[in-house]
Amino acid sequence: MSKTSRKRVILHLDMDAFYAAVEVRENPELAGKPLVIGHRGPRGVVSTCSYEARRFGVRSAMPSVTAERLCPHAIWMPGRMRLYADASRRIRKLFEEFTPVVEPLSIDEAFLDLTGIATDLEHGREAARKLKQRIREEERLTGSVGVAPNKFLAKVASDLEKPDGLVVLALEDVPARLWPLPIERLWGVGPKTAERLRARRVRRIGDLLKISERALRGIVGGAAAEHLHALARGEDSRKVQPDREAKSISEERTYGTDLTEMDEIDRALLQRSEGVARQLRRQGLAGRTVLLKVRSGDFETWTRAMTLPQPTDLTETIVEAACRLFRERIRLEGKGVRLLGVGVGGLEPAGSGQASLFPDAKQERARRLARATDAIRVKLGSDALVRARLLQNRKDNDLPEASSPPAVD
Ligand code: TTP
Ligand code: MG
Repeated sequence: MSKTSRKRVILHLDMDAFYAAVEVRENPELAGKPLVIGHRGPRGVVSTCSYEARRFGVRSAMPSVTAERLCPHAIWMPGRMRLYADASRRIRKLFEEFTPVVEPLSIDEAFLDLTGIATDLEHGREAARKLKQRIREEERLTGSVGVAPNKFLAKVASDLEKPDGLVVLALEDVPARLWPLPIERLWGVGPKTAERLRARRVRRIGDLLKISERALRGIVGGAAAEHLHALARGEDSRKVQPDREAKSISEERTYGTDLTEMDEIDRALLQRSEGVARQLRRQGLAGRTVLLKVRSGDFETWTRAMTLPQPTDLTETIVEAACRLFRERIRLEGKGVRLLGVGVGGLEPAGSGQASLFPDAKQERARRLARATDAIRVKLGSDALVRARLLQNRKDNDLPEASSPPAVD
């Protein structure tokens, strides 16, 4: 580990039970009670819940019917995005008092790089204490903070003593505090990889270091093995990226065989739009610019953009714009499509724009359906629920990861 990386001071903040905590702030009678944010009923999903409800097993992304069974006496509220987005924006403003190098990750989460501002981790702890205090005073909310020499450890640390936690995780603490954690806590280990690792008796992060990188390569592949070993040692050199928010979220794919039929192209646009919309929702973002990238079989490339009247995180809206851009602004002149990309730019926290206050019932229904399908994917894996149109066409023409990944992790 180099000298410079040892000296970095990175802070990760994640607000506690964010939507629920904002509701409690607005109505103190809710304090200390099990509160669930989400829509009740067979198609509803839990957005989040108070820690009192978590004691009964209620969790984010859980079907509402399950939550109702686990905690029948909970109070339910549908959620008020604008309120949460406003709180989020004001909290981000507070970050400026600490450092200009801020990378927002979602509506309630951000990395702050205090390198050069805090001289060491203990100094970082002081800054974290002040930040928590400012948030408590200004917003009457609590957040949990991790302070560490890199992003990975800071994120792990913020989660260790939730709610209202403050944990400093130095490299020396890695054996005691990182190694006992389950391997799913490593970035890049999803349920499938975790299953494969567990089959080899790798259950905790520390177990990863007991097998050689070569053996690990056999389980997860070359690049991933190196990456996971480094994380398990507590090493992560990724920078805090302050301009990330300004970027777009996009997804593109190169096809093994050029696409020539319009319905094939439409389905591909739907798949890419779906991927982008899911990423937006996962990060609590919405955007008003839809971007389309097309490359023909002979490598001519077009990029086209269109501005929507209001920010969106819905597949239907994104795909509609992408299809329109394709039909109206691309002239293929008989050539096939080698690459298709869809992106959304002009990002902001979802619900912060005037129009995002669910202006009509149709959009609200689409939004609820999108959340429900997101939740089912979280529960059963991403292939469990595929829209009927996608299902029709699950042919393996896609080359996996052949093009650049989206602008975010
Ligand atoms: P999280 O930070 O994941 O959850 P949280 O802040 O409610 O609770 P914790 O104390 O564990 O951090 O997400 C932030 C907000 O994003 C959350 O308050 C509601 C929203 N959200 C959803 O709407 N759906 C989801 O599936 C998740 C995970 C979050
Ligand atoms: Mg949170």
